[in-house]
Amino acid sequence: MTFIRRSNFIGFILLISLLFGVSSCKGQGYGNSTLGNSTSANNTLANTTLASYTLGSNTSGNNTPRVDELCLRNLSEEIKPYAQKLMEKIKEDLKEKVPESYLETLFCRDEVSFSPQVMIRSLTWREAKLPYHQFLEKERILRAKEFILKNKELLQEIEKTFGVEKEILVAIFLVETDLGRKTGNHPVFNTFFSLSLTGEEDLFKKFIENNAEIDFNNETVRNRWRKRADWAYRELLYFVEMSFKNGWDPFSIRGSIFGAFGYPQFVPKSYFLYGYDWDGDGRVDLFSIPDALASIANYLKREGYKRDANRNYKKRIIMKYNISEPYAETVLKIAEALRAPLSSN
Ligand SMILES: [Ca+2]
Repeated sequence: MTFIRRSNFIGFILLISLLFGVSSCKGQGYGNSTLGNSTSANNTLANTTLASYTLGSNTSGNNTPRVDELCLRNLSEEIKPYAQKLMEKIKEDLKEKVPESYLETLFCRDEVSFSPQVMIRSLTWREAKLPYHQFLEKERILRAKEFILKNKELLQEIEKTFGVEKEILVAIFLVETDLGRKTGNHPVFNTFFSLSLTGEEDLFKKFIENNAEIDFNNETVRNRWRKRADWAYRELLYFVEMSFKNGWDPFSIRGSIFGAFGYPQFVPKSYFLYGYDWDGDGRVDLFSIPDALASIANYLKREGYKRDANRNYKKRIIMKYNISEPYAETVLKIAEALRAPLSSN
């Protein structure tokens, strides 16, 4: 598997932990976006689920979806009908927003790739086992302190505007992507495309037949699988829409194994809801430091962050960024370390 570029195991685990951060949570809540109309995005997409669509029930009548033979060339014959059907479903759900020709071109790209491993990993993931303590190592804290010094004015302005302390913002930036060093190498489109396709039960079952870790007869497991696939489909819609609106090459946007991208590791919905164009160039670029830091601050502010609140309150808000207590605790500890004077040992 090629989803990680690093070879040593700790690096692998750390990177996974860095990358996973948002995928389960950074899309909850509602706020304003500087790009597009978030209210309309919510209303249109929030109720759309993969569960409402099954292969073989073509709602558009007798017209079997047809994709040029040159398309989907990287997919096996087994996968192609599902991918074709998925494309038709996206066309329908985005018909007011994205031209059909855009989607047809997108699905014809060589880069389209399916991996059932994304769903398998998402169902066997254990966030609590991540080695968060490593983010408190002295080398990282020193680098984060240097980052604060180097970006002092920017951070002060953002802190003043959103009411979120710069140490909290930098702590999140450190945990999510090691201050922008590791943003992930998986095409975001393929991640949500793969998760959406594995929402097809008969297809997914073929890939977990011999997997002892996934008991598909277990109701809890099945509920998680269903929720994850439906969530991924909604994120796929957001991603396609934002790629179209921004004129991005969809395959140039790369992120974590679970679809989080940019310095703050936002999922597409969070981009719509919380992305903030701090430098005023007319676009939200989560791979730029000013926009990324302001977007993190905007996220926390809109979720209710208050700088004069007590520690437990702040922890609860940070858990809205990533629904993990060890994560929130680590962010607070890093922020505390960043406020402390440099120690000599
Ligand atoms: Ca910008």
